[in-house]
Amino acid sequence: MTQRLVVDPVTRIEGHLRIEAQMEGSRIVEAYSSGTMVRGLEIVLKGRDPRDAWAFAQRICGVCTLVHGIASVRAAESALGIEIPANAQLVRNLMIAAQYVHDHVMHFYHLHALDWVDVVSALKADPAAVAELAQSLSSYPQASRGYFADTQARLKAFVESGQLGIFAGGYWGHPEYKLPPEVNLLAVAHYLDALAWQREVAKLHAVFGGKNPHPNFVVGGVPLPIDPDSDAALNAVKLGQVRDVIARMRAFVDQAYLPDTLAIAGFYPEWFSRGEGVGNFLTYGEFPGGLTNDAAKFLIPRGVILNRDLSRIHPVDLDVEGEVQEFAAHSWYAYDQGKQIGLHPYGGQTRLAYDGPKPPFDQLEVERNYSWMKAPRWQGQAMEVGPLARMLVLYAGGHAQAKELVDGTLSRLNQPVAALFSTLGRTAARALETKIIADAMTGWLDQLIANIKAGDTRTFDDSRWEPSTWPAKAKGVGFMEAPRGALGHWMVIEDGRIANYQAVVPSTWNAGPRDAQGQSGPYEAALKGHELAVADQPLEILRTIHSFDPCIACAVHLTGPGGAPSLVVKVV
Ligand code: NFE
Ligand code: MG
Repeated sequence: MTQRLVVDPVTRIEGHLRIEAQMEGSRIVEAYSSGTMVRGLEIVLKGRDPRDAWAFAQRICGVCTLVHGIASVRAAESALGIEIPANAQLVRNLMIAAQYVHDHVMHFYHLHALDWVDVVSALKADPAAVAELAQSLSSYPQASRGYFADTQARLKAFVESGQLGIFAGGYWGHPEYKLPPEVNLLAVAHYLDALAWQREVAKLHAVFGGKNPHPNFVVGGVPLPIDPDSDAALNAVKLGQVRDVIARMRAFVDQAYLPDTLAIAGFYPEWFSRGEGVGNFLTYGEFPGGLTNDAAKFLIPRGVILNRDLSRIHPVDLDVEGEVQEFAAHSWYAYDQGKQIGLHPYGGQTRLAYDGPKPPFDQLEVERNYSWMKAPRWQGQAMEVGPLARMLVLYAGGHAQAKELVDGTLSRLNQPVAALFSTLGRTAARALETKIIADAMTGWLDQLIANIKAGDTRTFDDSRWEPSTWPAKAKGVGFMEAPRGALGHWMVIEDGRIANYQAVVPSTWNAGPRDAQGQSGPYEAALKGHELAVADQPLEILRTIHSFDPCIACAVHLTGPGGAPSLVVKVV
């Protein structure tokens, strides 16, 4: 008998995601991913000054808070031929890296860990045994029996009050939770610590960009004066604060995030062979190595891996028509040329055309249109983007630290390279890239300080600031690697104003629906074949979907009227 399982909204993500799974018994035979609200920031951006676009675009999301600002200023710089000063490049690298570390730690503990960690089971842990375990795993400073006993007492107060608060609504006691109580308590303790840690490390954005979330940028550099003699500028005191934040980031990654990820993963070996996506991976590249935007000099390379073949990285061109395209064949959008074609983002269109059933409805019309997300494709193929894609291009490209981390992790967990393509492979890749990027931050800070000491305080190129210096027509692509994956903003400028603007976003790549060929997106492909242990508690769906770290606000750039969501898990 076939049945449709509906999870709407998926919680512990950003934005509004609906998953429908076609079940045969306890097995998912087809899955459908739907973004359920729309905003249309691409429409909002039309007609505006290209120098202002970043401030609007950045509001696409409150989680990857700076990435749309960066992609937008880079789009304008690409269109207008601006090369930003070295100090601006380094400050941007540090800000982007800080976003990764903050975002990935937050994802692991606050959005994903509870798919593996049973909070209620932590009440049964022996605090002395947890202390012993914690001390065997790392040198994290808070590892005493008293610390874990206190955490357990806080948790007990939550549970006894009948209000689990931030832990409400979990599938506690589900048979697929496999961790011993001690590991559960360790993870819950670090979950709570990570909340306070986030607040501290967000200060890096405030030093360089005035505030967090949504720090400030400027087309041509960073809006940040450097003056060792001024309290109002970047000076030695503020650089010292940045060094302190980087130290806190690196310590938490090394002492909590990485060891916790490995400790938890070790109890779930079967999840290293479940949740494979489409098997194709795309990166745009990130972290320019100096003055130049030459992708060949990026820390994370640009490229495509096809069919899980790590022996070859295919080149990617963001300006060429047939490479990146968005399809709307199963999305609630219309294209002037009809539903079957794909559009390169320079000529992309955002025309809303909802023709689905009137909400609330029981089930999506999956043979017709079923999402506010489009379906991005590279040379016609679905691509997974994000930490796993990046670790794969680093690994396949022979990056020494990536190789050491990946090989060391696999051997420790007794898993083959193919394990990377799974649900837990994705989760492990995120932790490993966080280590690489957090470590790299120290080098960028040292370079910035060396530049300043050598007398270079330039942070802004104003040669193209005045619209009178611009050509009548220009176009450019601003790309980056956002925490969730490859992000591109394509900007077309005519007579000093934005004529077209298209953002093709990581979660759109991963969470998008089927295309004109009927090919599934990565979420849809990854869910296929999952067996659910408990029919109305789809923990397995959450594990795999969360491994991608969804952000649907980014994916559809959006919000709509009404519709206060309540969790629906139902079988229809
Ligand atoms: Ni809103 Fe985002 C990131 C972007 S989306 S979180 O990272 O772009 O996938
Ligand atoms: Mg878009």
